[in-house]
Amino acid sequence: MVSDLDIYLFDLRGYLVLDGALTATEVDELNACLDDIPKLNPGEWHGYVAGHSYGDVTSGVNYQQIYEAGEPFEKLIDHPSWYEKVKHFVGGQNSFDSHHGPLFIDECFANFRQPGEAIGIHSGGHHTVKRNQYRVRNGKFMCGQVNILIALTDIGPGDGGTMLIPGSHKQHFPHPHEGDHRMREDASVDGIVGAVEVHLKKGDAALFVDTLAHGSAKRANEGTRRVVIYRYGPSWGNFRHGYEASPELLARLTPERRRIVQPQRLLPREPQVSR
Ligand SMILES: O=C(O)CCC(=O)C(=O)O
Repeated sequence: MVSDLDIYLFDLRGYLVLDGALTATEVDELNACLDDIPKLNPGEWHGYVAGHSYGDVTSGVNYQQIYEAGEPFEKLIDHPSWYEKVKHFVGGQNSFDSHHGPLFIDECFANFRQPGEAIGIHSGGHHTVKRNQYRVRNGKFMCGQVNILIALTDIGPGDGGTMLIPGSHKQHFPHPHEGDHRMREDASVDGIVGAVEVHLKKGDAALFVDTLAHGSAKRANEGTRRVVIYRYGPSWGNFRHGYEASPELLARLTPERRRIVQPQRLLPREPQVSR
């Protein structure tokens, strides 16, 4: 459920941290599914899971359409630890009727980040990207995109933690050092005055509006940081990268989950004849 404090902090800072969003068993099951996938490079596929990177490999490899990777990932679609909060902030309860589901996931992936990899700070309230707008009208949230980022490994100092600039979803000017962040050898919060690095235990999650200026510190430690990100928006959205849900996934999902993965079945499904 959404508390008054959730609403206050989300509006003030643009994010919430959900401690213990997943149990240790849920984390183990998700990690086991990932371990079962042979290593994918960008452009390679395993079933309906696609290897991908955001244009370069410095931010790590993504396994896109990760809700195809097994039941543990299907459970994340409407997980009770965040589902009602996300719906509230997207305003999905208002679009829910017999034709449309309450939300749509336009991208879901696991990200593997190795030593030396980071993602530069991007987004922020000064951008005019419709898809990720932060909006509240008459006490109702209407955010274009709300992300849930779940840690599958502990993320502490040196592990390449997510960096957020609290309140930047309402900023009118870019952070003056945002552009330097990607170029810096250490790429840390140091020098990005106002940014915080979010440290998470595995199973914790960060929920943030995509308008928030965000990125990650460079991973300095050995080993791999594993996170899963599901991006939720209104039910009339579309897939960010052109992937679509497989018929097998749609057939096995619960009706509630199917409505989020495919909010509307398009008509006609076959040629029609009307008198
Ligand atoms: O990888 C991270 O920690 C940040 C994720 C991010 O930049 C994004 O969701 O766009």
